[in-house]
Amino acid sequence: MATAFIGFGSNLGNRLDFCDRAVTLLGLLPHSRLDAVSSLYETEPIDDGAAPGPEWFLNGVAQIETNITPKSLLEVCREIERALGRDPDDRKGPRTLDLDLLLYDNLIATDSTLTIPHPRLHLRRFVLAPLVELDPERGHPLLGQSVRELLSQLRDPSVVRRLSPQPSSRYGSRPTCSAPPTGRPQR
Ligand code: PH2
Ligand code: MG
Ligand code: MG
Repeated sequence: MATAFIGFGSNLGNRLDFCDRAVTLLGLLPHSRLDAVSSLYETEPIDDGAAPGPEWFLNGVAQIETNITPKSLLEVCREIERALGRDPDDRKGPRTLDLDLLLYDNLIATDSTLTIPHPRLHLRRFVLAPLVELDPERGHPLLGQSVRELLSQLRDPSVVRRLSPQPSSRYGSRPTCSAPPTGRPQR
């Protein structure tokens, strides 16, 4: 089994509902186990040339153990985006749901369809903050630093607020604000 981290984000419509539904669908994947879900973060939109619109995002990260290959996992992510109303022809505008494959074990892959680690992972507070919550010592396969180190050196000035109290405990795997993250779901 490989450990994959998938970032999710929504800045259109009922953002909380889209994030909830995305996580629920990720939890139903075959040959996989949803291991942990970060807190939700309300995050200032970063304009990285993608013109994401003025609305703030809800962002978070899910950690899954899986036997699905990276390419298939990417296709599954696209399917979930489509199922939740993402316009496939407007990939850059505001979105009901964006899923990004951030890390897949220590895999390094660069081709026309898939780039792992995600090329902007180390530059984005809205990705690093939830990743650190789940697995602070997780190393970046290319940079050789842990996500905790990357977050502590980060210059990204954009605002990222951890939502508190947690709006949903449906997954049973989000750490509460009073308890340290366990990274393990309660079963
Ligand atoms: N995604 C982008 C561009 N900008 N900003 C925030 N805060 N959150 C995102 O998920 C995001 C973004 C492109 O996918
Ligand atoms: Mg994205
Ligand atoms: Mg994306």
